[in-house]
Formats: sequence, structure tokens, C-alpha cells
Amino acid sequence: MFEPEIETMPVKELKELQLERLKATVKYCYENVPFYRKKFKEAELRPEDIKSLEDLAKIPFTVKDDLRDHYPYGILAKPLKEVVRFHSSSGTTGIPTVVGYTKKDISTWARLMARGLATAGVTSDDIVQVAYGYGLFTGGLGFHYGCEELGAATIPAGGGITPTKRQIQILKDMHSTVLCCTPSYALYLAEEARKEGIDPERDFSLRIGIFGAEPWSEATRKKIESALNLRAHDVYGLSEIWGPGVGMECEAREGLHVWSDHFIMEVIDPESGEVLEPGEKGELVFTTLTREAMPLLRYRSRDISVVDVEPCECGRTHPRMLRVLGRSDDMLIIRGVNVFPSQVEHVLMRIPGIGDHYQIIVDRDILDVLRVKVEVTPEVFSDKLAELEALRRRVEEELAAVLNVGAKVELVEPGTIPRTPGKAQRVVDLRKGKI
Ligand code: DLL
Repeated sequence: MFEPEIETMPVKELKELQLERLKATVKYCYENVPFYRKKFKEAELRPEDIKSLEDLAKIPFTVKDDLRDHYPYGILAKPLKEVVRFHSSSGTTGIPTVVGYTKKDISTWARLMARGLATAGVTSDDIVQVAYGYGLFTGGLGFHYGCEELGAATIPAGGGITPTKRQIQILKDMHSTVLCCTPSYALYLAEEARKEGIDPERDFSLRIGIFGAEPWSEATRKKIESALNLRAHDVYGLSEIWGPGVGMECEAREGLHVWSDHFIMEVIDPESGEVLEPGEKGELVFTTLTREAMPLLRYRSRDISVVDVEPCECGRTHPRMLRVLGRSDDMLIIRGVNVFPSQVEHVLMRIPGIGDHYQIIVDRDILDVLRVKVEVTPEVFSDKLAELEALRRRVEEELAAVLNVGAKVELVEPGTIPRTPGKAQRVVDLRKGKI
């Protein structure tokens, strides 16, 4: 463990620490961010009213639109001269979200990431290939600083700037032992390596993979593990709350530990906003406890998950969030039925003969039409037409059983669905503007 005393701190002590930090954060926000002062006044709330962790529920939520409404600097708690870095994420609305960091924020984040990397089993003896994008996206630099803080040999391979062939060469020649990238890119890397005749067991030295930034399933985990010969861990984070490192899977891989000394994690009903109990499925909400430049109170992530507060076999006392099940805003409504892209992935990845890449296309032709375009494996692609047709029908049947709405399935040739080094675009919604 990177910080054993904190990572295994008794829950009661962690809660006391959280309360102390929450009170300080609330006061800090009230005094330094006009946006929060206004919110508190509107809710007829004073910082002194927050006396217990339960009182957190009295504080209004912060949402992504609040950040956009104060674009670019309006939500900062520190003057610009104390800010040393910005990251930014673009959204569907066109106005990006800007996130600022002080020098202390950067070093806290590096320690947080180092703790997370160690939680996934990375040590200072490892050679870590960081293939997340460097730049405005938080993945590359977040991992980079964390690896260096841990003392691992860090290769800033980046995503997008370094061609996949070169990534493979680095994996091979520099004997990288840890690979960090999106799960979809890990699949793509594996596919390209296979084409080059590489046997990961013989030619690579990988032992751990740390994959996140987009949803993925247990079935995808198994595929990546066997294709790259490593042990895959899920990592969660969002730029508004620092970036990667909010949650990390430990050796037990039964949920991602979310660090209580830096965050308070709540789960709410996305419709009513009501706080739910551990074990109940809902939207994750985060309050930061140690950030200087951009503290956030009750930030709605839109990510749907379940919180587990039961003790973990690894000995860490910090609560866990289960693998993200979907986003409350990526839910598709198809002819009135709620469909989550993660459900589609779950069905596809367990059917033999189905490849790793797919796309969900939604269109409207009087009624909504759901189409799923999915690659087949090279072995299946050379099968007879009748066999392909049988496979296609099987995928349609299994999707219909899980989604409760019909989907038209199209099997396509391996390698035809676009690959990206970053987050995969799984959903294409063509309904916008159509009645
Ligand atoms: O994706 C930060 C990150 C970088 C996380 C590298 C992990 C690794 P954003 O670009 O702001 O930040 O996107 C945040 O991505 O709200 C989730 O919807 C999704 N997401 C992130 N990690 C996971 C994961 C980075 N492990 C948004 N599983 C979040 C599912 C994830 N979804």
C-alpha cells in the first residue's frame, strides 16, 4: 500500500476526518466562490448549519451546466495567479468545462494517483506505458504524474499522437509491464499486435492493465486479459473531480475504492435527488474535500452505480463503487423503452464469434429504430452465409430478450468499425431534429 495508515484507517476515524474537512470545504467555498455563496443564500443555508455528515444532504447539487454557466473561470476559488494548470473536457453542448489546479492540487492528485496505481498492484519496479491522451484530457497527465510519484519508470506514449504500430514496438522493445489506456484501445492494440504475429505471452512483458474513461464489461475484461496476457483493473474518474484516480480496483476487483479522505461519495435517485442507501442503484454524487482551485460540493456525475460499504478483503476501509452501469444521460429511449448502451455491450461480448467492436445507431422512421452494427471475428467471417445469418438472428434474439425492444443487427467485416486511441464512440443518435 502507498499510504497504509490512511488506506486502512478505521471507518469511524475516516468519518471524523471527512466531517472536519467537509466543514472547512463548505466555509472555503462560501467565502471564495460567489456561485456557492449565492446557492447557499438561495437555500437559506449558512456554512455553520453543516454540523454532521448527514447535513450534507441540505446542500444543493452542483451540475455540469453550473460549470458551463461560469465558463471559463467563474467557479474558481483561487485567483488565476495561483492556478498552475487547466484541463478541459468538451461536451455535447459545445461549451467545454474548464477545470483549474493549484500547485498543491497537482501534488495531491499525483499522490492520489500513486495510491491508486499501488492499489492495482503497480510498484516502483514497473515500466508503465501511459497510452491515455496527453493534453486537455486528464488521462495522460494524471497517470503520468501518479506513476512518477510512485517511482515507476514512466513512458509517456500518449494516445493519438503515437501510432499504434509504435505503441506495439514500445510494448515489445521496452518491456512495458503496465499498460494504461481506454479498454477499447487495449482491444485495438491487441488486434493490431495479433496481425503482426505477436504472441503477447512470448513477446510482451505486461502484467497489469489499468483501463477506464469509458464503460466496459466483465466480458470485455476477460477478452483483454487473454489477448494481452495481463490482469486488468478498472479505473474511474471525471475531469470535474480531478480526473482519473477517483476510484480504483484493488486485487479483489469487487468494486473500485473511492478515497474517503479526499471525497464524499453519495448515491442519489436521479429523478428525485433523494439520497439512497448503500447497495441501492443510483447516480454517484461527489464532494471534494481537499481541492484548492476548484472545490465542488455535491457534484452530480450522471454515472449510475452502486456503493458497497462492506469490508474489502484487501484490508482497505474506503468504500467501493461498483463498475459504472451507465450514465443517466446516455440512456436511450427507444419507442418508450429505456435502453442503456452497457446492456448492449453485455449481450454482445458473451456471444462466441462476435468481435470486440460495435456501434449502436438510433434513427427515426416514423418510429424509433435501433440498429446494432457489430464486427464478427475473422474465423466467423469466412463461414458460410447461412451460418452468419444464424449468428445474426441469435444476436437479435438475445438483444431483444434483455432490452425488451427489438434491434436490427448487422454483422460486419472485422476492422470496419472506426477505432480511436481515446474513448470509443459507441452510440450514434440520428434522431436529432426529426419528429
Ligand atoms: O475520463 C477521466 C479518466 C481518465 C478516467 C482516464 C479514467 C481513466 P472525463 O473525460 O471527464 O474524464 O470523462 C468522465 O467518463 O463521468 C464516466 O461517464 C466515464 N468514465 C470514466 N471512467 C470510467 C470507467 C475521464 N472506469 C466520464 N467506467 C465519467 C465507466 C467511466 N465510465
